[in-house]
Amino acid sequence: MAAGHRRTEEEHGDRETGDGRGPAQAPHPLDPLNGSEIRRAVQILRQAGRVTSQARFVSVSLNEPAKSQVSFIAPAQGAATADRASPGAPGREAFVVVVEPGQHATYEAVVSLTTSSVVSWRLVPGARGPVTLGEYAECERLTRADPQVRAGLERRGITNPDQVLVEPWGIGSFTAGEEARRRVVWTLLFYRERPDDNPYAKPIHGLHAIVDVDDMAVVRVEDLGVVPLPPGSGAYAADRVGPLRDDLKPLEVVQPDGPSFEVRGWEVRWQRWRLRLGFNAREGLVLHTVGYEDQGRVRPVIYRASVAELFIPYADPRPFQGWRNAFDVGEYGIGIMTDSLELGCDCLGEIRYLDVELADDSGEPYPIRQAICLHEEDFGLLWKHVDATLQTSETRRSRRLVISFIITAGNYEYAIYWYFYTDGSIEFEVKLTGVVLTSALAPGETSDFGTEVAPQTLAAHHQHFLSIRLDMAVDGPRNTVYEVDTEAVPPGPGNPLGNAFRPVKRPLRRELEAQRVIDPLRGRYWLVANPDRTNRLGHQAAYKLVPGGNVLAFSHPDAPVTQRALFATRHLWVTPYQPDERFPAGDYPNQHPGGAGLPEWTKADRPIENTDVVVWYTLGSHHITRAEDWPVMPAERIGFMLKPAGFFDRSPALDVAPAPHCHGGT
Ligand SMILES: [Cu+2]
Repeated sequence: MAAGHRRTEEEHGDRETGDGRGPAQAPHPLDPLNGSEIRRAVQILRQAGRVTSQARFVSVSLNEPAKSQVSFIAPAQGAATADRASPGAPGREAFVVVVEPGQHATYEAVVSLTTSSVVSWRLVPGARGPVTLGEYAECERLTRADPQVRAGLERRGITNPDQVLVEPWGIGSFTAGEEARRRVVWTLLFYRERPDDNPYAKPIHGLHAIVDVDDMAVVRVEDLGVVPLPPGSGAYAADRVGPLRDDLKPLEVVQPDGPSFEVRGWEVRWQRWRLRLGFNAREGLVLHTVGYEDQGRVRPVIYRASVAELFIPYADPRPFQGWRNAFDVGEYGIGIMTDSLELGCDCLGEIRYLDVELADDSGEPYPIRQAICLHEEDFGLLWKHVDATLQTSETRRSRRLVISFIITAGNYEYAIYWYFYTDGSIEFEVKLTGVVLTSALAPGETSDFGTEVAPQTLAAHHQHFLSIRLDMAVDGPRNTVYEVDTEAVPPGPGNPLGNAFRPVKRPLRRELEAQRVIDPLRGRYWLVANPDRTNRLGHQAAYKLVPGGNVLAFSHPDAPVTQRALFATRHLWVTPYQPDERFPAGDYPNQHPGGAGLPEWTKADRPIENTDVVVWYTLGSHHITRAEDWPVMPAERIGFMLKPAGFFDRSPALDVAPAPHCHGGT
């Protein structure tokens, strides 16, 4: 099967340059920076004398233009693409985050590529920049080479430190005294007995290094005592797991006429959907200007959508194990963690890939080839009705456009999907897979805070919280968010049989009353409506956010980890759009004690009615680990839907044609 998939990709997979524009073609204002733009931005900063030779570049990404400079009304099918090098087009700017390790300082710069100048340069007071890719690698090398770490490894019978995997983790607010003033990480260690073993099968218990990543020095090493390495190998590769099953017959996805979508540069058109893609080091894939073409005009739905944080708290309270939590967007960057899909067989059928370019520590651009995957999927039944009297049947199949990227965050994979449907719906889904994080148990030791997934191997219970930032623009820039619950009507004169129930809709008028949680037993959903637009029936044009499975954090409200991730204490937040309000746990969560981002901004309790609103949805995956999650976890899925509700006059999916082999009637 694997070989078959690969063949499909080679034959049909046609890689876009990601840049997709000829030399003469100016970029669209929302196109991510390409390699030469990244290089130039860094050059301009260097020439202006702003950075030292030790500077480490955290990110060099597009400084997105003001909304007023972006035309959201994309042209209809066949018309020329707007915004390309038009005279009033905004200049290209780079947003650069730099760590100066010698100064223990983090700087932000805006660099104009149009005028080759530094537009702004500022020290971010108190910020500890995220851990860069180079620092991550250097921290691993340094820890392996440290004499105290080596002595600790030897006490555990490990004499080949090269086969030790070192994972630097954000230390949060678990620092005191002098350490609290430094930019530090702490490490988890794992061991591959054979070079092709799964390292998470042999967690090296109780041995941790605290590393100053500015000075690149091991600050201290803690050894809590030896717990034997668990006996297993955790192998999962095909050549390690014994005979593979051979009873699945080929299932091919064939699209003889190619895909139904079109990719031009970073613009995507599929069915009536029109959108643009972006990408940056911190958030990975970004959707821009998502609109739906309806009777010849493109109606806006979302101005911008991205995963703005990904937070994982763990349940195990033991020393150091209680430190385990991660802010993958803010402490590292999920764009940086994005996999090249060249390595795998992750999508089926007619695939288009987009390459992206990011900056390394020295500011040099490097590509992630095939970082974004676009393909279509048959999605079963869209709608059907049998007229029993006429003995006729009308059936339509559902098709969806899938835009995805996959990150590897140490042990874990997150495959992130945006689905666009032919009935005007949008779905967000994340598939969680990879290897669960482990620690060792002494023989006979048990724990309430995880599941023993292999002998002496504990996979701690944990949660994953994604904050999805949805800068909504339903049928225009000004929207109101309503909470809709369903209530049972008390029996009485208006409800003599007691069967009555009805939706109750109330506007969320200010930020503090818009901090909400799901309530499945009330059928709760949230409507993002344009109060100035109605359909033919008089309904406000709206999209509704329909939660799927969800959960809240179980850490104590006062716990340091909760304080750093207050966004995860609510499922819904609504804020008035502010260009600099981008990240729910603040701009620099690394070593931040908490309170930044959503909890800080919303203290002002700003009005949010009939204004340009940003909806923040917290999506929680609750992971009570299972034996079956080991040694590699079958994907767990979680997500939510955005569905039109009063946006159209009737089902927008009536004109979907029946599948060719499918004859309506009889
Ligand atoms: Cu999990």
